[in-house]
Amino acid sequence: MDKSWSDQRKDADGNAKDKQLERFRINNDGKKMNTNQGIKVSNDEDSLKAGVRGPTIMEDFHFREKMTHFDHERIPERVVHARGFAAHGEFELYESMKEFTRANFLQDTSKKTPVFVRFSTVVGSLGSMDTARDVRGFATKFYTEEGNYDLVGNNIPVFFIQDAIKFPDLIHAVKPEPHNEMPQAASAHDTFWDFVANNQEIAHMIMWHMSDRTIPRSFRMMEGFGVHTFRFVNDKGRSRFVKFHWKPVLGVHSLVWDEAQIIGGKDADFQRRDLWESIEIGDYPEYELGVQMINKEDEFKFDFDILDATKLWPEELVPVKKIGKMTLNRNVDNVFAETEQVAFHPGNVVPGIDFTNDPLLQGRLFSYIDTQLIRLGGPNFAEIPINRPICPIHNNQRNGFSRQTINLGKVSYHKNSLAGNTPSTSTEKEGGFVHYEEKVEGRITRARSKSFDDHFSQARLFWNSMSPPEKQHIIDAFSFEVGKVKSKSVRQQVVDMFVHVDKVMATTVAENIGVNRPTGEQSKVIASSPALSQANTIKLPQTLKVGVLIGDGFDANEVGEVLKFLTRQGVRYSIISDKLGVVTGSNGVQLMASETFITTDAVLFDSLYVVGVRADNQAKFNTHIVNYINEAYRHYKPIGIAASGMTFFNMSNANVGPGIVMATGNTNFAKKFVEAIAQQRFWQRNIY
Ligand code: HDE
Repeated sequence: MDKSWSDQRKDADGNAKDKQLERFRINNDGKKMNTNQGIKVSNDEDSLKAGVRGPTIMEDFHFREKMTHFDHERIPERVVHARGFAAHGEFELYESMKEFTRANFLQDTSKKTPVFVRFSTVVGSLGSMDTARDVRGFATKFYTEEGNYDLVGNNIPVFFIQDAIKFPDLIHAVKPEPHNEMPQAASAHDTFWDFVANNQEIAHMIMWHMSDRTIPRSFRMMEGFGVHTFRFVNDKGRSRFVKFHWKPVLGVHSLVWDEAQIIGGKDADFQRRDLWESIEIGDYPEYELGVQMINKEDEFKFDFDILDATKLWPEELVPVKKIGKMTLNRNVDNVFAETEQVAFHPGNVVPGIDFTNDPLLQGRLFSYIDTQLIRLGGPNFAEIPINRPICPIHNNQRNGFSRQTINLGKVSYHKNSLAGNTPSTSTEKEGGFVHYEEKVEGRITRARSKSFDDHFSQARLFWNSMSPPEKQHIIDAFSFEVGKVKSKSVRQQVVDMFVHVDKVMATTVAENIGVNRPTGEQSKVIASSPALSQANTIKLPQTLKVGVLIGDGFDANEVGEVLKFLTRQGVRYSIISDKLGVVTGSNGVQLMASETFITTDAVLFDSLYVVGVRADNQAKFNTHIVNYINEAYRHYKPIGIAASGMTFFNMSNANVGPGIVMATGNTNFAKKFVEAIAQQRFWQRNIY
């Protein structure tokens, strides 16, 4: 492979954004070193000195430049969503949305729109663990021919607060406490739960926050939501309210909390690694874009206010129409240049997509640009390659820190005659953005609409929609999180609040966290929304990861057949043994161990295939395998057991039952094993 990385990229038939980025890629392979001023460097290891043991000399321009640049390499991390990981991809439309919106990228099914997606946790710092219990950001930048459209969403369809003015309070409460900067990337502490109990609009979101949604198995297996109510406007000026959804093709799946915490130590990069590796091997993550639409005339037909971001529109009431698919098919070249410097903004819309009076959305429209100004060092951040639109940019904006373009001519004002009044504005027909002419009326007031007052009905709807294991996880999560709160008064306030969602839930939590049983009444809502439960999600074996626990002397026929079948079904596996390298089976067949029992762990796999057999230190080998089985078993994972694996299974705490698939006497073993893998978890197991 003689071609440089950059040359290979040039050959790739990149989309419009990729071609644009190519102009900025620099490849150092095989090149001579220069200073930033272009001077060739003769020595990069010794600073310039007066005598080999003498003082360093000020005139060493190479040292000064290298050190100064290093000293300034950091930029402020995002105030929220600091830790993230991103990828490039494309969006394709299933059917024209012309009837509903004039957005150009939603008209033509033959058009592919380049996208860049950044996933994130909210609370933790840049270096925190990926598997913290937290909301995940799901921000998508569509590089459309009409300019950038950003759908800056989360993996949960509702939000903590109703009005943007409370956002700094929410974030101050959930971030590490200011006096001792603890805990990192966690909401399980006093100030957060004090905020919860004293800001009851948060109730619905907390139910989601305590559910399995905040410990996703993978960025590839979570939904995305625009959260706010936006507006579609068609070419006749007709408007509809719209909510956006991303639906992962692989379904919505989660980790187990105990497992998530262990993964945090074993592999803090678990979710970014999962995304990166999946894209590298061609398991491209896919998400369908769905829209829920409500006609303008129906704005007040619901028993919740559609402008309230703590409410969802139940899919059973307002169906989700799937309108296209996004595929993430290219990893970034450079995390700082792309993932760190990308600047999303919910205010980046294209003609045909517009805002509503949701007071949370309105506040966001201010915050994002404001934060980019400090984070990216001034007003020219839209010129950073990852942020550049793919359409031409002409306006009278000039100057500012690190301006890249050289704007020609002396005219930088509108209107003018010296440049023929250009750049000129566009009419709506020519694609000019004309804000939707919503009629507004009212007195200036600092108040909240009464229609935003019901905080518990949808919280209860969510609870009613959960399967029994999901309900148990919510109770466990409350017991963990609020159990970490030192203030007994806050613990009491929390159960007194959540009794309005469910009495049994709040009472069980109260007992677990040492406070009085709550006495309030639970919400009367009896409805449920099956779409909210992960029990009803898509279950596929594709891309799930199996750890094959194996030593010398394995049965090559049996194991070979199973591994081939796994591959055919799109299941990924790693060979794990007591040492790296060759593992030899019957007939001299060899497998290559890419991991050892100590370089990886059962928590890093969706399933285990226990083959076992021989090793130099048999006792140690046996203990490792038994530990792996015990761990996977108590995390409810499927385990496949080869004939030779029975010895290890018998030494473990695992019992015969759901999700334990044995090869002995089972002619359909591989098929049954793959079916079990697709299920991911067997909650029926009684592990305590
Ligand atoms: Fe954000 N949010 N947010 N947020 N948000 C930021 O912008 C803010 C909200 C979301 O990967 C910041 O560039 C306010 C809802 C994502 O780069 C900041 C309010 C939703 C990301 C900011 C909200 C989000 C951010 C920090 C309440 C889901 C990461 C750095 C009114 C619909 C984007 C930055 C990325 C980032 C403000 C609420 C999603 C400070 C004031 C609701 C995915 O501007």
